[in-house]
Amino acid sequence: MEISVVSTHPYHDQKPGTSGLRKQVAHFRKSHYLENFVQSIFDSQPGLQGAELILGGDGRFFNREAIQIILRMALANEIRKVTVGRGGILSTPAASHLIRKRGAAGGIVLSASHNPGGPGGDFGIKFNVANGGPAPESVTNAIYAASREIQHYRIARAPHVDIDHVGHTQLGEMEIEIVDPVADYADLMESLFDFDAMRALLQSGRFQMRFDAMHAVTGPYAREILEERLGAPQGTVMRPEPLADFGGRHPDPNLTHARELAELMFGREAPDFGAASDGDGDRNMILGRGFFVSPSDSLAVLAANARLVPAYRDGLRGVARSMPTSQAVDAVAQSLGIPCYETPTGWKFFGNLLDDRRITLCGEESFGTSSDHVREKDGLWAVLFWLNLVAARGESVSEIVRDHWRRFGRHYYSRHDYEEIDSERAEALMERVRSALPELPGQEFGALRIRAADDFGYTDPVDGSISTGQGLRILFEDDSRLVYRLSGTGTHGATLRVYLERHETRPDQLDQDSQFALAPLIDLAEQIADITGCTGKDRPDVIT
Ligand code: VG1
Ligand code: CO
Repeated sequence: MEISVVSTHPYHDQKPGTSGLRKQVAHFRKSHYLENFVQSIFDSQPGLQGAELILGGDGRFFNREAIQIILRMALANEIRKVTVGRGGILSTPAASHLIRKRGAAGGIVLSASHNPGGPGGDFGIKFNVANGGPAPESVTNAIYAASREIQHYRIARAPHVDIDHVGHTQLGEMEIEIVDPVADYADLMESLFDFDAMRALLQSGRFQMRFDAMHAVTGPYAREILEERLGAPQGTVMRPEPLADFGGRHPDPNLTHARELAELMFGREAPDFGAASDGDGDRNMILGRGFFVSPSDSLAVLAANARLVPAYRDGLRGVARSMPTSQAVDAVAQSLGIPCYETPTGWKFFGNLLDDRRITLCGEESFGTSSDHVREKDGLWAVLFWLNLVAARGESVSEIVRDHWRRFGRHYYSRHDYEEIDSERAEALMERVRSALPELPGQEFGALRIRAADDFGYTDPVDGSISTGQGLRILFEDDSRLVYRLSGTGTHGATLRVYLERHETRPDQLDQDSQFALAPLIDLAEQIADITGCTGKDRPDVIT
C-alpha cells in the first residue's frame, strides 16, 4: 500500500497534561493536529515498530474518525499488529488489561475522560506503555519534544477499516484484530471477586442497586458484568448506551453530574447501593442509601477490608495515594504495618510502585481507585469491590463506613474547584502563595497552627526520577491540610483546586456535614490565597 510522507509544522501546545493530551474537538481537527501527535508517539517510541499496539476509546465524538487515521498511520510506521475494541470502544482499564494480557508494546486510548463530548466538546489521546499504565513523564516529555520538531508524518493510503465486527483482517503488511471490548475485562473481574456471594446478594430480593453509566463507555461493561454475569435485574444499569456526546452532559461521576442517581439514592425509595463511572470508565462514585462515600474514605475502607476479597486474601504489600488525597488510607496502612506512599496527582506515578511490587492498592481523591490487576484506575473494579464487601460483611455501605470512622477517626475532606479562570491570574495566585510559604510555619489562625508548608516534589523510589511543582501544601499541627493546585486536564483557562482535610476522632463528632466540619479551613484557604480577589468568584464552581 502506498505510503505518503506528509509535510507538516509543529504545534507548540502538544504537551500531555495529567492524563494525556486534551483539547477541544475543533482544536484536534486543525490541519494535521492529531497526525502530528500520533507521529510524535511513533517517532519517540521506536519500540512500537514491529510490535503490537492496542487501540480504542470512550466512544466520544471524533473517536471513529481518529481510529481510522491512527490505523493508516500505524501501517505507515511499520506497526506489526493493531488490536482494536469493536466499535472503537475500550474503557481505560480494559485497554490497560489488554496491553498486559497481549504483551503489547503499548496502547492508544482516545478519551478526554469526564470532560464533555460532542462537536463542541473535548477530545483526548493518551499513550500507555507496555506495563499497561499511562506513559511516565520521561515518555510524555519525549513525545512532547518530538512534537516540537516534527516536519513530516507518515500515513498509508488505505481503505476504510470495518471496526464493527470481531475478527482478523489485514491492512497491507499490518494485521488488525477487532476484539470484543468487554469479554477479557469481565473475565478479569470474575477472577478477582467472589461472584457467587455477589450474585446471591443481588438475587436475594433484599438488596437493590443502580449503576449510572452516564451514556459513556462503562454501559456495555456494566450490563455484561452486573446484569448478565451477576444476575442483577435489567435496568440496574442506568443510561447504558454509549453516546458520542454523552447525552449532552458531563460524564463525571459526582453528585452534580449523576443527578438522577443522586436523587434516587437520597430519595424516599432509595436502593441500597448506587455507583457511577466516568467517560472512559476509570473513575467511580460509591453511594449507600442516603450516603455519599468520599473517594479518599473509599480507598481507606477498601484497604482495611481487602482480605475479604479473594484476590487480596493474602493481604496488601503496601498502598499509595496521590498527595491531595486524604490521609485516611495512611491510618489504615499504619495499623496494618504496611508502607504508604504519597505521589503527585495522576495515575502515571503509581506505575513503578505497582511494577516493583511495593503496593497492591492505590487511589486518588478524584474518584479513582485501583490495584495491581491493571495499571490504570478502574471504576467498575471499585464498584465490584464494594459489592463484594457488602456481601461479605452483610452490612450496608453506611454501616461499613461509620464503623471505619469509629476505628480510625474520620478524615473530613472536600475539594473546591474554581473553573475557567484566567490562566495568568491563576498562575499569579499560585505564585503569591508559593512565595508566602516560608513565612507560614508557626503562624496561628484560631485553633489552627501551621507546622510546615512546601511546594510538593516527589522522588520516585524505584527509578529516582524527580517531579517538582506538584501542589502547594500547608500542613497543620493537628494533621489538618490545605493544598492548592492547578488542574492539568482542563481545556478552558485554568482550574484552581483547593483541597481541605481535617482529622476528627471524637466519637460524637463523626457525623457532621463536611463543609461545616471544614469551615475554619475553608475560611483560611480564602484568607491565605485571596481566591475571591484573584478570580472574581466568591464561591467554588464545584464542591466534591
Ligand atoms: C484530574 C484529577 C487527577 C486524575 C486526572 C485524570 O487531574 O485531579 O486525580 O488523575 O484528572 O483522571 P487534574 O490535573 O485536572 O487535577 V481522568 O479520569 O480525567 O483520566
Ligand atoms: Co477518566
